Amino acid sequence: MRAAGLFTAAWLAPAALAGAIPALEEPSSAHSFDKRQDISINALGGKILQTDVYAGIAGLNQQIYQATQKPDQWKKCNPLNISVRREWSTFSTSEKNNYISAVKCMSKLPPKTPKSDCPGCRNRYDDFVATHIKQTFSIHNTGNFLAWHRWFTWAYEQTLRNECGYKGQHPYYNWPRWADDPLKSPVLDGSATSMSGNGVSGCTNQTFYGIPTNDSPTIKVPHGAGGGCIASGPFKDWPVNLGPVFTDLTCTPANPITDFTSPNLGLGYNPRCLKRDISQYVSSTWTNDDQVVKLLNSADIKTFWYDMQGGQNAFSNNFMGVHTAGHFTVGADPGSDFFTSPGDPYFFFHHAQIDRTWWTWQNLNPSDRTNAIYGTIVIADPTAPASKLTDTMTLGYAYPGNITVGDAMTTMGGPFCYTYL
Ligand SMILES: *[C@@H]1O[C@H](CO)[C@@H](O)[C@H](O)[C@H]1NC(C)=O
Ligand SMILES: *[C@@H]1O[C@H](CO)[C@@H](O)[C@H](O)[C@H]1NC(C)=O
Ligand SMILES: *[C@@H]1O[C@H](CO)[C@@H](O)[C@H](O)[C@H]1NC(C)=O
Ligand SMILES: [Cu+2]
Repeated sequence: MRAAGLFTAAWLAPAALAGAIPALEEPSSAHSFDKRQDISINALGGKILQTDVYAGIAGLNQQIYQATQKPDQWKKCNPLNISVRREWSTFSTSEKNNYISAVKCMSKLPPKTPKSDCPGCRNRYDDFVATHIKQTFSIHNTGNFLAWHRWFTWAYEQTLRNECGYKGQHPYYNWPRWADDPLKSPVLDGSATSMSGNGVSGCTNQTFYGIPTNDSPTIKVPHGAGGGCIASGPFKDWPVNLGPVFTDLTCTPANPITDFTSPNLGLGYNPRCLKRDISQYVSSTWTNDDQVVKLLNSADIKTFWYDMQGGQNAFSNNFMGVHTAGHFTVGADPGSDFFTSPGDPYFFFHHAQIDRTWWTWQNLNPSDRTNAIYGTIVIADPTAPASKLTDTMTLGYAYPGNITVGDAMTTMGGPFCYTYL
């Protein structure tokens, strides 16, 4: 088998994967892995992240597994035409500008969701926020959590490409690389090629509620330097129209629709600025390399699933887990509201990294883990029916066509054909 031969030669170093997978869209992609190594050496005093080494091994494993075990999928998706997702810090200035323009374009296009289903939706981006708000209880702390968010992030990427002229792949934000100081990351440094940086000093506290059954925060997050509106960078005029549903209302106006039994909960029109309170405390405590290595060393999907989402004791023992910590790295409004968090475009950088982390864990042992699933169909309810690979998922008006959980268990099957560097 030709491709298997290709990869045996690449076993020695994960970096060789960069040469094995040709980039389709952007010639500069071919050099991205090397560039990232430079960044890690500069930013981390020569330290190569263990989690990135794991990702490199996972990438090779997946190709070998697909080539040898999934010949039909391999015909449709292989190194000759796979898409490669990269860290934002490896994007060229023009790649960054193209991505930023496409995201802004989403906020200028009309929504597809009818007014009756989302009175507050004003643009195409809001369709994605509304879909996430409507399904919050059936896509978090559930068996479909990882699969649904993989599909959601991919659908957003496709929409940037199909409706807003974006030619590249979705970037991710590699938490452990910037855990010591997220404001130094090119995603959040506030420069003209960032996703804007911190909010101005403001009153929004990093209120942590965990899951809705927690009445009071179980983890105290100290106030950072922000908390107010984003006043500079490309997203200073970013419109936030929906929510909040579940956040500190002291500094954020309540949504017109607050009835928890309404299908349009949080979907009333509530225009306001985007606020952030970037938290070095959160990122350095729960998203550093050691934390992610520990997560990736999970022996089974149950352990991985719990550890990623705050542990078996639901955020007790002062443990946040990378999922919530990645959200609270930006926090504020709507970033800290687990219904409305996609209203901050940083959401998709974080969830691409959640997906990369799951992809890494899966492909450290693809034959055992590709279809491993744990959890039920209702948020934090172990007595509800278990999620199944045959369960259907929908993205409402954000993206057409339903798929099953099983379709989203691999990044090289179902509608997907991508990998991570
Ligand atoms: C990759 O190439 C194969 C064979 O030409 C084709 O059938 C498939 O649709 C392609 N996949 C993608 C994602 O471009
Ligand atoms: C934010 O938290 C601090 C410390 O816990 C508290 O003193 C302050 O009143 C809070 N601010 C708001 C607006 O709730
Ligand atoms: C997709 O799933 C949703 C919810 O289960 C359902 O209402 C809708 O009719 C489905 N759409 C299609 C095209 O099957
Ligand atoms: Cu979510």
